[in-house]
Amino acid sequence: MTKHVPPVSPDKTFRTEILSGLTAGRKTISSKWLYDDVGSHLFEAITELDAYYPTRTELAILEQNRRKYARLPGTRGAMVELGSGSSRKTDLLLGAFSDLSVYMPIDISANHLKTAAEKVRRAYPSLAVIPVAADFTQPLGQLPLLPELPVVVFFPGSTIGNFEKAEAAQLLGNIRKIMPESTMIVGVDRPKAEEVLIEAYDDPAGITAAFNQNLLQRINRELGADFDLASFTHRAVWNGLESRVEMHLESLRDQSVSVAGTRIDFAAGETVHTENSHKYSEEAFTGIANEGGWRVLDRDSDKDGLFSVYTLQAV
Ligand code: AVJ
Repeated sequence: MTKHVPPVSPDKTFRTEILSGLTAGRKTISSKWLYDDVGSHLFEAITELDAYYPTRTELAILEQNRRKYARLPGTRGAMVELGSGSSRKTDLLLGAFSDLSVYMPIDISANHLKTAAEKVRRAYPSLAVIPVAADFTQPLGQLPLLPELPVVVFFPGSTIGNFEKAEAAQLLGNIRKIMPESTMIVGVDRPKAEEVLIEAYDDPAGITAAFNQNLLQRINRELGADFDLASFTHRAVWNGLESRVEMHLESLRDQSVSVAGTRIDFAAGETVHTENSHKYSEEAFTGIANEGGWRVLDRDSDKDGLFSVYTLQAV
């Protein structure tokens, strides 16, 4: 008789992961914790910035190719979106997929998910909208309703780039396991000039800095910590070896912080690594997709080659 293990409440997971990240040799916190309500709103503001080219570039590619995407088999069944993302991209595809019957957004930020789902319900009353509050970085159990329907997975924004390469292949493998016949439309940012990338992740208006530093405010709010925000600064670094932009929070002096009753020491110059944004060439991403059990059917890019949208087939 399998023992029922009550699910670990999100805040317990938050506490555990923050403490293990801040007591590790190289202090690191998963970027998924950037997205509380404040963080999700700051990210929306980032997508409006001139410096942050991925959102508008991906939107233009989706706009240009949406009729082609509408011919994918899954568009007559269910669209599963990883992340409740920005409704502009979702709206663009839902508008083109007129035979769709189910829209299922999956996101860790429950409130953001609820708002996005209500917006889609109002705009598409005949569509069954089934939001799933879950951490899609973890293997997802069987999703409701899907077994009977053809599925197209929508994974925009180059969020696939926030995972380590092996994790990205693993994530694609997990998705394929629960949606074996599906196709996927996935946004992937590409390598480019370092100064363009740094500007996009350390914008002059300081919105990305606020997005990053909100993590310390969140830890203060939710774990009763005493981070002195003014003693930490935002850093965006291009790591050419790993082909990724890294976000860090750098300690400006030697200091100690109490987090959930645990004392954490920081040396001047020491950083907390808070996000990776991998930038993939066609060859690199094709390798990851194949490793996850997907075949590349198609690739659409903007004329300047800044960003690509891949169409994948589960094999
Ligand atoms: C949409 C999550 C992929 O990594 O580019 C934006 C998040 N981080 N500015 C990205 C983000 C800093 C974004 N993702």
